[in-house]
Amino acid sequence: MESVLVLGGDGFCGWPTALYLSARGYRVGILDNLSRRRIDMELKADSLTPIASMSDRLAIWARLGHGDMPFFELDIARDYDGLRRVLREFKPTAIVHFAEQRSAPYSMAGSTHKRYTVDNNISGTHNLLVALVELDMDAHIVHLGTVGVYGYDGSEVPMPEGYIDVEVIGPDGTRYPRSILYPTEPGSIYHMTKSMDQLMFQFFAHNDRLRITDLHQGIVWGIQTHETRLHDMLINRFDYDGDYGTVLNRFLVQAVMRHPLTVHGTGGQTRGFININDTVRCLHLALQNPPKKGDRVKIFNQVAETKRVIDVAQMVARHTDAQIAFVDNPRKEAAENDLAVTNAGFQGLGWEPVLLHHEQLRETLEIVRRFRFRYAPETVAARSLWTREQKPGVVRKKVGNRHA
Ligand code: NAD
Ligand code: USQ
Repeated sequence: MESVLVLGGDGFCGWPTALYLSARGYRVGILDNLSRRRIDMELKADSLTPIASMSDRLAIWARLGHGDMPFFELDIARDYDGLRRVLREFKPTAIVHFAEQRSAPYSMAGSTHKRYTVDNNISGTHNLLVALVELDMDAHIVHLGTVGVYGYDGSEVPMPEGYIDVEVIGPDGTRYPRSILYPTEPGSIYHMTKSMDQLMFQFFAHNDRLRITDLHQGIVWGIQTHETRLHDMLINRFDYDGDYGTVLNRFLVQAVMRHPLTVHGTGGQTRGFININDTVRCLHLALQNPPKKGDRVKIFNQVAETKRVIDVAQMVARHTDAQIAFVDNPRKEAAENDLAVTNAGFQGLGWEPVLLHHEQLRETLEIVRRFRFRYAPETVAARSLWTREQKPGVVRKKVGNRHA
């Protein structure tokens, strides 16, 4: 039986992934240092949905007949010996690596946050790679990267899956073909760590023949999956605060709470999106299609579609009667960009992505209404400024849904 260790399995993507794999007969172990729950306390923000403790989550899952999932509370960036012990004890045949600090605004909040994000993400990934080599383990690593490593330079050429074919021209005019990692252009310290992860993967796949798949995922929207719906205590976390709330999920909470939808700048930023149910399906496909020993890192774009922020806001506004507020952009990013991303890899494996449509938002809106009493308005504002030139979210213009 395949044994999968899910690093970061208490998080928004990790928890539903662990359940999805467990429900399909994988022997699943969860490793997490619960840092995300501690950051909630630091930010005085919390998931809108009340998430149960890990022990309660696992007890319910076992009571539903799915067997035991061992939980290892451990920091992969700081406790290398502990990580080795878990790997030796659990003996995973595959490892899904979600365990990083994943908020771009949090990573830009100040020097402490920048250093924490780099130390945590880079050391964690490096420790994992070194441990597999030291223990001579051939577990397939599936890592969650981000579309943001490609940057948003406005190119209309679809982003290839990780690699680009180029020619280096020698001094005598000879052309040398090369296939290289797509040049990165990270837009935050967080995105920079994902760019650095790529280089570590390239080195360890080449030098130590580790089998690695890197998934360049877009912004995840939605809350629940089939498995997290099975019991209230299995509910997934749902962030809407200025640091961890991602744009569509934030807009849905704002719409229900009659807070104007906070569009940064003109909303001309185009980004990749994917539903949480597709996150878990793609993870499963990646596990079922590992690279061979000695192969270069396999890279898939885990993106269903691209959308402009303003189009996402307008869809939510039309559906909910919300207002849109255009606020000064706290981030240093292109005001407008085109973005096309190929997802041929997963489509070739039979993936049929869920596309964003207002019908798809119904369940999320219902859950937001159900837990509206947990809403904390003071956590909504985006507080992190990318540079000293950025200004904190002054509202420039508000429009009602009819003009949206
Ligand atoms: P999350 O913050 O909800 O989950 C990450 C989990 O990892 C948390 O439970 C945290 O406690 C744990 N963790 C962090 N550092 C750790 C460490 N050193 N040791 C052990 N555990 C640690 O984030 P998420 O939204 O589930 O994202 C998971 C992964 O997917 C991240 O790597 C993120 O970069 C990537 N991703 C997320 C999105 C998105 O929209 N949520 C989009 C693209 C990529
Ligand atoms: N934005 C708004 N209003 C808001 C919040 C965000 O206009 O209230 C804008 C941002 O300025 C940005 C875009 O929406 O242009 C996306 O912001 P986001 O917070 O939804 O997403 P991002 O910071 O890019 O990060 C998220 C996840 C990260 C993941 C990334 C995928 O937190 O872990 O890697 O999405 S991607 O964007 O494809 O790089």
